[in-house]
Amino acid sequence: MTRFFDEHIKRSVQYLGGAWSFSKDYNNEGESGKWYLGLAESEKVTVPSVWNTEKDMLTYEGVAWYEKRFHSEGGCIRLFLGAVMTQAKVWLDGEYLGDHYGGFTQFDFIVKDVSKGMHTLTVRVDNGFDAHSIPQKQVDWYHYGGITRDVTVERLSGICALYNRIEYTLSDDLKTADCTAVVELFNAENESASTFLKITLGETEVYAGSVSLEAGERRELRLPVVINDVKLWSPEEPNLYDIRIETDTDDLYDRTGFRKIEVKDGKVMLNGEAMYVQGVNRHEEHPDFGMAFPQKLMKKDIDIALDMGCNTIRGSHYPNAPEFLDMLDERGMAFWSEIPIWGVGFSAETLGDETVLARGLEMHREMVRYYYNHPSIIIWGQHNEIPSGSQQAYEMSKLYYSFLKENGGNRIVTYACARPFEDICFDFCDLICINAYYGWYSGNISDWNKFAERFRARRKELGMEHKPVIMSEFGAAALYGHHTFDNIPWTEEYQAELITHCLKLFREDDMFVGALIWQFCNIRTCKEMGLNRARGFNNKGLLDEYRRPKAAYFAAKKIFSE
Ligand code: ADA
Repeated sequence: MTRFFDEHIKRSVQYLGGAWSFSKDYNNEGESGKWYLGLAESEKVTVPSVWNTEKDMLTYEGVAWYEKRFHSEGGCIRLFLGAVMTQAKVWLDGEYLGDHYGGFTQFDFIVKDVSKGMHTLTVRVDNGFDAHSIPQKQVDWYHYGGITRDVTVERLSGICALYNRIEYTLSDDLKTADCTAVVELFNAENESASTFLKITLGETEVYAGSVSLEAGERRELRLPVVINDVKLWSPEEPNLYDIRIETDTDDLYDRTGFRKIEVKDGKVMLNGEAMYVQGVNRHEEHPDFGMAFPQKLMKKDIDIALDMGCNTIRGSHYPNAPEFLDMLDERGMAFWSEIPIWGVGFSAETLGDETVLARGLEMHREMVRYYYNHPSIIIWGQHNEIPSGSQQAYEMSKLYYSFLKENGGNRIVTYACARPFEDICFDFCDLICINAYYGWYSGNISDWNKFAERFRARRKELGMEHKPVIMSEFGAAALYGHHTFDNIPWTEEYQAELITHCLKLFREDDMFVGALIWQFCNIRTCKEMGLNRARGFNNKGLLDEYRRPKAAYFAAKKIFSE
């Protein structure tokens, strides 16, 4: 996996970046035509990438095939794919390995007894939609297709560490962390094997001793360890603890941080102190790269968000790249991570569909499994703007909420609600998050004050006054460089005025404990979003798509830094 630090020193990792063979499969005939045995006609593309930024491919939706030849020293290998949008089927040397659904999480295949020499990896990628797709076809971002994150081949030998997670509870004085190190071992050999295993968390030894595994065995260890004099993770001091797992032949390095996040007395408390959640919604997208977002730009986006005075980024609307989360961990920026259930496209009936429910649960499972150790993730988001007045939404929220509370570690669990006056799911969130667009899709800027009063009354009527509110989305579109003498929609001035009005209102009202502006920068969107999306973009960015600041950026910065 690509991280912002080295995950392995002993294990050999080969990056399959650069030139791959590529074939469009317009008629979806590749599988029956056995293209996995070799692509007859192909062109060269770069991986990772999306195809919808290539000439003549801008709007291509459907199936395409990728093929890569690589050399292996042989033995047991792990083929790792960081993300494929949206559906992948994978073959090695013409042998089918399996598939993966969902465009924003990693997956892998372990293959034993690979011969020394050249091999061919083939990936069939499908970015089409069906009745059970997550997201559905109507979604406010572009339907990119491609292999969007790194592909690697790891060589596994002896007993290997495949996975780790540090579960912990902090003592009341936050000085002691009672931890369980969950470590998954795998014996890559064809016979039983033993190794010396050493695990440390920061400077503390978790385990040092020998272990034996049967041929091909996979075993999960749960090892208790106590960390004293904990150096907490916080925005001001983002302290991290190294996790080191070493066997005779293999290793795995990771990091975590200790912090306590809770909703208490109507406030969000981080390490026992009230935190006002302020920041932006950000898509991991750029017009030149789509969602194959370069690491260099991740850093730049964080620099900009910090300059603006943000303490939180909502990763709207899907799990972001692991190395972006590594950077947030290091720089003390909090994060809201969610899965791409983007409501407007989902009818109540679709939410109740068993495949949709199961796919969503699996996406949550993957997100929690791979992102568990990031201290920056303080919020898990279940879904965004679903028809939350429906029984189907109630059942979905109940299921996802209990999954995330039981398995997600110390995090606030919530969802972004666009129907605050009809919602029947508020039982399934630790705090209420509302998306609203007064002064843009309806009404005018002063309607925000009426909304705040109306929702206060509604919250009381529901008996939910103990749940504070974060405004998880609000904003207005502005075309970069568009100014007039009159302060009208689509100008930079109008956007700045609306953002200023909202930020001040939310700050002065103690029902609100945070505000996340829609959105960090403009993004390309799909034609299903209609003509309200000038240039085919969602233009509500504080920056344009090339990260050039609009007036609203400076307006938000002024308030955020007060
Ligand atoms: C919604 C949605 C966003 C975006 C926004 C808008 O709240 O969650 O993804 O589409 O509206 O710009 O209208």
